[in-house]
Amino acid sequence: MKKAVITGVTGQDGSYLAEFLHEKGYEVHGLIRRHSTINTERIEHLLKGNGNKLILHYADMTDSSNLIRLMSEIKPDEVYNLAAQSHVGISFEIPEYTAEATGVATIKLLEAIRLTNPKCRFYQASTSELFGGLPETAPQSEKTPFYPKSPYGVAKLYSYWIAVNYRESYNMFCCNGILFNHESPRRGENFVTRKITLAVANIVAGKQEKLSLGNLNAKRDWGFAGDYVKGMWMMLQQDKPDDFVLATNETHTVREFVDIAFKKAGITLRFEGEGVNEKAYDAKTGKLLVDINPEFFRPAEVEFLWGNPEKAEKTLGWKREVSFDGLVEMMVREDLKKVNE
Ligand code: NAP
Ligand code: G4F
Repeated sequence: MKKAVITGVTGQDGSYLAEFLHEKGYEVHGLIRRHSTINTERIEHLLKGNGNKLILHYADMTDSSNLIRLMSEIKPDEVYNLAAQSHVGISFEIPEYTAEATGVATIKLLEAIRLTNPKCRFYQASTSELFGGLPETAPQSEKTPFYPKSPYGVAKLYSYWIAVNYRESYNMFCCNGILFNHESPRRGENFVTRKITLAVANIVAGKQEKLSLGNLNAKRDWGFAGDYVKGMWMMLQQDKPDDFVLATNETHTVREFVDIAFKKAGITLRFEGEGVNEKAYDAKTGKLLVDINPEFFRPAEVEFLWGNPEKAEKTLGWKREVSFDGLVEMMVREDLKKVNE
């Protein structure tokens, strides 16, 4: 039985990956940090009492001695490094902590592996934020130059290169998955897609008046997280380590996401105005449903992400299965259920 360690197992991707690896027959170990409240909602169904599908260990990514002990005790075949302060907007508020948890932590984990178990295969959760989203570079591929635009992106740049460096210096099996945005009903509620679908559901249920957003013009290449965790695993099953983009090869504005999400709940929007004065109304009733709050603008914005997944499709045989429309529908449907529970 192969053993895998997932850092960030309580997060969106960690929970889907733990399910996927368990189904593949792995012994799955997840690292969680201590909280004053329980935050295992996404993995509850995999925990003890439910078939013991996931073994949890306390660890904080900033604590290297703990990581060394765990790597030495577990001796995993594969490590998936998903833990990070992963919110781009918030990384401007907590830049130093983001550098530690999203950047420097990766060297702590890689050193723990190198010292105790160097044959272990390593996946680094790299990101399309590395590209900076300049329109002239789209669609972005493994060959597109990096130009991160946030403390988060800069921290991830360090992690990307240190994984490459350990591959080249020590012949370790390190892969970077350069993943474009991927979403699901388990997405954190302060990322834009989930904020929108939850607001739609709450508005329909009469529990929220309107939705306030930042930049509606930003374009993202949005896929379904369940499809992307499969690609992470595929990277570690290759004969040679390498870096791969996972994306849908489609791009949509935040405005389009909002428009479709409301439509899925039976509401047609009428957009009016521009910039901070842009608003969207229920076309039938005239009620204001969406407005702009500059509080959600970022000091620097990644305007345009559109990924080219050709290398992953050809080399790994990876392909996304859920369409953009299917993703929005799934998220709205699940949030409508959730708010009515
Ligand atoms: P997420 O939902 O925010 O999950 C992040 C995970 O990291 C959580 O389990 C969190 O634990 C853990 N974590 C944060 N700081 C930690 C620390 N100091 N020590 C230990 N654990 C810590 O993120 P996600 O969407 O699943 O993304 C997974 C990874 O892929 C992240 O590295 C993200 O940056 C990267 N990525 C995501 C996307 C995307 O679109 N989702 C795209 C490209 C790359 P708590 O639950 O305790 O907070
Ligand atoms: O949903 P977002 O916060 O995701 P963002 O910044 O693209 O980052 C996500 O994807 C990255 C991969 O490209 C990951 F590496 C990262 O960990 C994370 O998972 O914002 C998407 C867009 C941005 O342009 C943002 O400015 O939506 C815009 N936006 C507009 N209004 C908003 C809002 N974003 C948030 N979070 N909240 C708003 O109200």
